[in-house]
Amino acid sequence: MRRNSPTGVAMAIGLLATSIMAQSDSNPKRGMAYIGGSDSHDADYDLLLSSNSPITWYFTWSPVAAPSDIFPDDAESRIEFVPALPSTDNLDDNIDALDQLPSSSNHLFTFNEPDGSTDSGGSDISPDDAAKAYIKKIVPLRDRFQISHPSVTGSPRGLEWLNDFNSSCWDIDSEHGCPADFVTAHYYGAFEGLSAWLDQLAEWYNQSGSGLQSNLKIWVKELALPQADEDTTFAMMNQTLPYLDQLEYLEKYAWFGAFRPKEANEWTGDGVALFQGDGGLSELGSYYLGGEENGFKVGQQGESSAGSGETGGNDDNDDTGDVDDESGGANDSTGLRASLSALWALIIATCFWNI
Ligand SMILES: *[C@@H]1O[C@H](CO)[C@@H](O)[C@H](O)[C@H]1NC(C)=O
Ligand SMILES: *[C@@H]1O[C@H](CO)[C@@H](O)[C@H](O)[C@H]1NC(C)=O
Ligand SMILES: *[C@@H]1O[C@H](CO)[C@@H](O)[C@H](O)[C@H]1NC(C)=O
Ligand SMILES: CC(=O)N[C@H]1CO[C@H](CO)[C@@H](O)[C@@H]1O
Repeated sequence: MRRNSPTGVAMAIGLLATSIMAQSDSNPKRGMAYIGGSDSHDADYDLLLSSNSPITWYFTWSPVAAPSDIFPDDAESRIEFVPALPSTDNLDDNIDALDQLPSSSNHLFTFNEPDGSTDSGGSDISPDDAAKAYIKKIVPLRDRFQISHPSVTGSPRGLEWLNDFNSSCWDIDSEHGCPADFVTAHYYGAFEGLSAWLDQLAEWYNQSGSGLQSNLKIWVKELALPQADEDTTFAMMNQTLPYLDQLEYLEKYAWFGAFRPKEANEWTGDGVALFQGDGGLSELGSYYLGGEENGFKVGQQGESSAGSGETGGNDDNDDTGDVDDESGGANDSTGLRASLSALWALIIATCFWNI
């Protein structure tokens, strides 16, 4: 209904929009916010992480990667895992855990919403404590990773926290402050608010003495419109992603969550869901993956849901990752061959029937 194009002009505009969309879909900024746990569904990752999907990176809010068995075919080696050190709690253990990661992981997120309370998923760290831990324990990791400054909330408090953090950084190390290689942003709200927040961050980080060691590079690693219905949320996504795709200093972004409605975050509400209740792609989900041009239709389900129901990774019996992946591929073409011969048999039978 929303795509009716009653006139030729509207159709031409539609075609133009489609070709612009196609262009941005080849733009590999999109990522996946992996929440996991017992509520997650393997079938959904079959779609999100398939080779047609534009998703090139993901994160877990921790230094530990997602379980290998959620990845179809060669996705685990194609899609960069970006580890995070969410808090000053367990910081040493979390830093040790980084040793387990493959060399393809070369970006690192640091404290998660330090200006936010732990009740709302923040890490509630004073700017001074954060600066101390950052300089002592995180800066040395720049040998291995591109590191980001802490990810503040997209609120006025976020910018205040950054200002205080910056002062503490220079108090502690008057020569280097708190160096960072890139910047992260979180934003929950409408497009206008998001673009204004990015402008504010851009202006702040473009000042000398922000700690940023290169040209501005922002990753919007949490992004959604909370508490809105699906149509309103779709309109926001449809306006926001093309903007982020063309914004030069905007390196990567991730929609908040890879949810079905039932499991959606309570605070955001289920309007953010990329999937429908039965695991079919929602309109949002289909759009996020690049739509029908990439082969993602609304309602389409991932392969792991076919036949076996929702048994998580169990139906894979995935003890031997690579070997199993190959046999998975072989199965697909066997299935195709089987259905081709069934079709052939049907045609033959029909011929005889007609005689
Ligand atoms: C910040 O600098 C980048 C280049 O590094 C530029 O593209 C951007 O427009 C600047 N933004 C502001 C608000 O100064
Ligand atoms: C960070 O603090 C230093 C030292 O006080 C100051 O010179 C610099 O302007 C501050 N940076 C920003 C982006 O406010
Ligand atoms: C999505 O974006 C296209 C192109 O800008 C526009 O024509 C269309 O109306 C938008 N759809 C919604 C639901 O906002
Ligand atoms: C759809 C799919 O995964 N097809 C694969 C089936 O197996 C062959 C051979 O292993 C692959 O080349 C296909 O890509």
